Order: sequence, then C-alpha cells, then structure tokens
Amino acid sequence: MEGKASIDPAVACMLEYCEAEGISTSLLRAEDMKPCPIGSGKSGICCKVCAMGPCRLTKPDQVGLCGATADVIMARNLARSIAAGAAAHSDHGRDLAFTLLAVAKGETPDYRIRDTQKLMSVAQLLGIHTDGRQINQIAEEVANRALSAFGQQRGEIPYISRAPRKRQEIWRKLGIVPRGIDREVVETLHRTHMGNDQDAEHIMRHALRTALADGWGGSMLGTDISDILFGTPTPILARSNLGALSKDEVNIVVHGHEPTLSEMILTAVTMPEMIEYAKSKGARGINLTGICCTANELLMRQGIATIGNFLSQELALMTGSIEAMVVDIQCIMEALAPLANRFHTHLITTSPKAKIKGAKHIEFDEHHALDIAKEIVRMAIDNYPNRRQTNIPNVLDNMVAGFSHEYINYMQGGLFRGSFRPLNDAIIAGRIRGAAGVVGCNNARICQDQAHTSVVRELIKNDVLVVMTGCGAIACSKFGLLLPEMMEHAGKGLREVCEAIGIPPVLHMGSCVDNTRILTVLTQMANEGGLGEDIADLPGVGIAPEWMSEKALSIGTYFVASGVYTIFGVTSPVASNPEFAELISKGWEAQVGGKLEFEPDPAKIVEKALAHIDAKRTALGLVEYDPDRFGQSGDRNIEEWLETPVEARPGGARSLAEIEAD
Ligand code: NFS
Repeated sequence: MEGKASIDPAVACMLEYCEAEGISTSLLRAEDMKPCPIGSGKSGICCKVCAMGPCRLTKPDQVGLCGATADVIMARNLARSIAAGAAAHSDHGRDLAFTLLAVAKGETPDYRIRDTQKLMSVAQLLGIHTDGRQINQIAEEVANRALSAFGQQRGEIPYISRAPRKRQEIWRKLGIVPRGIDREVVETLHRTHMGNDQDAEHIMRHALRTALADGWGGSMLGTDISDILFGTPTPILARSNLGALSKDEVNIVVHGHEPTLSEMILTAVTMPEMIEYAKSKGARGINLTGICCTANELLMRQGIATIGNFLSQELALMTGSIEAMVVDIQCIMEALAPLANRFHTHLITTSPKAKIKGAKHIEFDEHHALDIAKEIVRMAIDNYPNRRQTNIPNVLDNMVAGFSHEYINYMQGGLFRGSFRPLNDAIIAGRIRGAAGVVGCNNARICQDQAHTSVVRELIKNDVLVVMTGCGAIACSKFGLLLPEMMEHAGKGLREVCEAIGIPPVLHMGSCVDNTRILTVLTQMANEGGLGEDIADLPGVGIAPEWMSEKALSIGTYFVASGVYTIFGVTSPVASNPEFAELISKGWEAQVGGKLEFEPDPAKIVEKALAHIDAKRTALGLVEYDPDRFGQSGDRNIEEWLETPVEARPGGARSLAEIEAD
C-alpha cells in the first residue's frame, strides 16, 4: 500500500511499535505482497474450477481450455463469492435458530427470551398463531419455522412477504424469489461447476437470488433471533478504540460474529466470584471488550466497548495487555495465532467450524454455555500474572450505538405514535436530502478508516442521513462521528432534524448481519408513503468504501436486488471487463432497479451517491434540494438569538435566565 496505513492514531502508535520490534502485520505485508493482477480481475481473469487450469485470460477474445469466455469466468467467480458470503451469514442465522430452539425446549438454562415483544412480532411475520399460547411454544415454532427456511425446497422463504409489495412482484416476475436459503447457495455452486451454466447474465441472475436468500433470509433471521434472545437494541453510550483496554484489569477480548458465547462471557465476567478470583491474582477486576462484529453485537445491546475493527485485531494483541482473545467465526486472521504466542495472550477458538493451528480450542456448546464461559474467563484470569510490559495507546472516543429499526420507529413519535412519517416528511421537504447506508470492512490495500470517515463526513455535510453497520460503524466510532455533537458538522436541514429528534446524524445499526435492519427501514419508508412505492424509488444509496470480504459482496448484491444503488470502494473484481461491469450496473438496474458499481475514489463515491439521490428526488417530483433553505430553527437559532443584544431582538424579548438575572 502506498501512503499512510491508517488514520487511526492508536493504530499508528502500534505500527511504530511493530516496526521497532520487527513484527509483521497485514498492514505491513500489504506493502510487500501485491495483489495478483489477474486473480483480482484487474488485468484479466483467472478460472480455477477444473484441473485443466487455472486458465488465465489476459488478452481480448482469449478463452479458457474448455472455451470459457472471460465474462462467464467472471460471473462464476463473483457468483461463488456471493454464495460464500450468503452461506457465512446464513449459517450464523441457523445457529441462532438452534439456540432459540434449545431455549424454547428448556435444554439450555443459561439463556432466556429477553424480548417477548420481538418474539411476538417475528411470530406474526412468520404466520405463527400466538393467541393463548405459552411463550415457549411460540418460540419453539418460530425456531422450527426459521430452521425450515434453510432446508426448504420449494415455494418462497417466509420473509419475502416483508418487502414492499411492488418489490415482491419484481422478484416474482424475474423468478428470483429464493425457494430455500441453502438451496440457492448449493445451486450457485452447482451452476458454476465446470461445464454447467455458461451464460454470464443467467449466472448473475441466480447470484441475485442467492444474495436475497441471505438478506431476506439467513441474515434477517439472524438479526431477529438475536434480538429475541438478547434484546432489541436501543441507544446506548459506549467507548471505542484500543484505549478501552485496561492497564490493571484482566482484559478479555471477544472477536468474530456471534453474540451467543460473548453474551455468556459477559455474564461470567460480572459474577462476583469471578471478580474476586481476578483480584486474588492481583488484577483490579475484569475488563471485557470486543473486535469486529461480536463487538458490535455486545456494544449495541450492552454498551461493551469496542477496541477496533478488522485491521486492528493484530495490533490489539501487541499491546501485551490481553489475557485472552476469544474468537468464534469469520474475519479472524490466522496471523493472530503466531502473534498471540509472542505475547502472553491465550488465543481461544470456540466454534466447531473454526479452529486455528496454534490456538487453544474450547468448544462452545449452548447447552453448557455458562460453564464454558466461566472456564474461559478463569483461564484468562490465571494468565494475568504472566502479563509483562503493556503498551496500550491512550486513544479513546465515545459513541452512541443501538439504533434498531424498532427504535428508529419509536424515536419518531413514541410507543403509540411511532412511524416513519417524520423522516419521510423531512426528505419530502428537502430538510434531509436522502439517506445512505455506509457499511463493510477495512481493507489493508487502502488507508484504514479514511474512506469510511471521509465519505460519511461529506454525506452528512450534504444533508444525507447516514446509517452504519459492521467495521464501518466502528471506524466512525473511533473519530466521534457517532455522537450527537456531530450534528455541528451536518448540513443545516439535517441538523434541524437531529436536534428535533435528539439523534446523531450518523446512526449505528449494528453488525453486518444487521444490514437487514436497513432493509426493514427502507421497506418502512417505502410503505409509509410519499416517497414512491418501492425501495428503488427512495432517494438512498448503499456504500461499502473499504470492503474486502465475500460477505460484503453478498450484502451489496442483496441491496442491489432490493432496488438500491450500491457503490463499492477499494478495488473492482470486474475492472478488466467493461461489458461485465455494465451487466451488473445498468443491466441489473433495468431488471431490479438497483445497480452494483465499483469506484475506488471516496470523493467520486460521494459525487455519484449525491447525483443518484438528486435524480431519485426529481423522479419523485420532490422539491429540489437547497442547502440554504433550512437552518432557521432549532438550537442554532436560539444560540444566535441569545447572542443578539436585547434591544436588537424583535419586541425586546428576553430569556428566562435574563429575566431572573435582573
Ligand atoms: Ni462484515 Fe463483520 Fe468487519 Fe467486514 Fe468482517 S467483521 S461481518 S465482513 S471485516 S465488516
């Protein structure tokens, strides 16, 4: 990577340490190992679906040994990535459904249903009868219905009915309604096997169906069941960055994606016997923090601090302050194992699906969750006396997280009058120009957090309300962008809305699985009225400025399939084939209303996003956006009024404080 590795001062500080100690990290390896120009799709395409290859196509009209053309190879590669991403998210959702089933059947005493209201609303969405039934019976049926959505072979997955009616019709007409979550993933692998589906457009159409099985299937079930088991998030104040590690407490870091074990570890670290045990080993207590999306899960519901996003994971270990890093699934770098061994940290893998050589493996089983969590916590405490010198950067910021779609609804009118009317009205009036979901990973090929923060700052300055998830949300949390004070940097109209409702202009909506909360928000906006009848009509965009994972590709594709213009930063896997790029951009737009584009320059991403929002405003017949039209009300006006000498105020009006001071 050329230029700065990160804008995060904590990371910069740790990189200096790495350099002094000669320790390699992904950020440093990115300088030595350049991405393969053919495998990346930049100057060609590589096919490795059979053993006659890999065939590398770099010249115009070149074909593979079997005659495969560049567009078919590109479609196969991209569709397989989308299927892998959909599989990862959905398998996560499946495990949560199994946990809910175990809770409902009374097999796991350590968990309970924390949000019965959510259980009822999910039951209703799944068409499950609730009247006069016990909570456990309803939960069991919800879990079984969710599990059957994975193995279903025919028909439609249940949450399709949650989308706006017009959207459902588009999907049905195109034949891309997922029949079953697993079925679509398997079919992608089948279609892309050697000698099978060899029409790029046809392959990519099935990729849309596979991604929909993630967004409106596995991921959406994952979010809903997490809320049922652990509570639906509401706004909560929390800390962010490596400075949240403690100098004199046992540091346990949870990393990965599932809330199941990490919630139990939280229970364990708050038990008086555990705190006493930590004290007996010379620590002041126990400090639980998180990385990546496990962090987001705990943060959104419990206010547990996040110490960083994807590219911070190795650097966190180098603080020498972590007694145990407990990982479950996804986005866990193999590099952690040798690094942990250099320090005193126990790297503990817990999922039967993810072992790392060199790490300790304590397998998680929800039936004995608290016992396993306690064993892990005890192991961390026992490790505290082995701690040597620590090197914790003194960098810390605050954030407000926890904006579930239920809360966004509630904050616009309270329990009885909650709706999306105020938000839609603010967009119709031009106070808010539009909305953007800025999501996704870090990527070691570009400066960490820079694209996320610059895109978000520009959008709010232009009166675009931003919702965030995943590592993007963590990036912004490290720079205070998720605080209500950020409304100071928002455009005048957006600022007025933030003041009136009391929210930041950038809303943290959770983990990557929780991107489905954004789908629900978009649906509610479309159903509310005044902004068309479908998600594709809304003045909104999806952006993944620093993406790297296959999960991000699946998310991007289900947003496109849902009607959203989606822009990915960093690099384009379709750069060498403009016709293919056109197929998933204008081609998809003609079919589903959303398009997928890749644009590495963050300034151009914003430009494209704003142009799209304005075009959608025009198509809806809304007033033209005018940045100076608003800003004459709210706190800013009161401040200006107070600064005006009393004689110059209309009618010589005085504030209560001024009257009392006389
Ligand atoms: Ni999303 Fe969350 Fe982060 Fe990217 Fe990985 S942690 S699921 S994939 S890197 S945002």
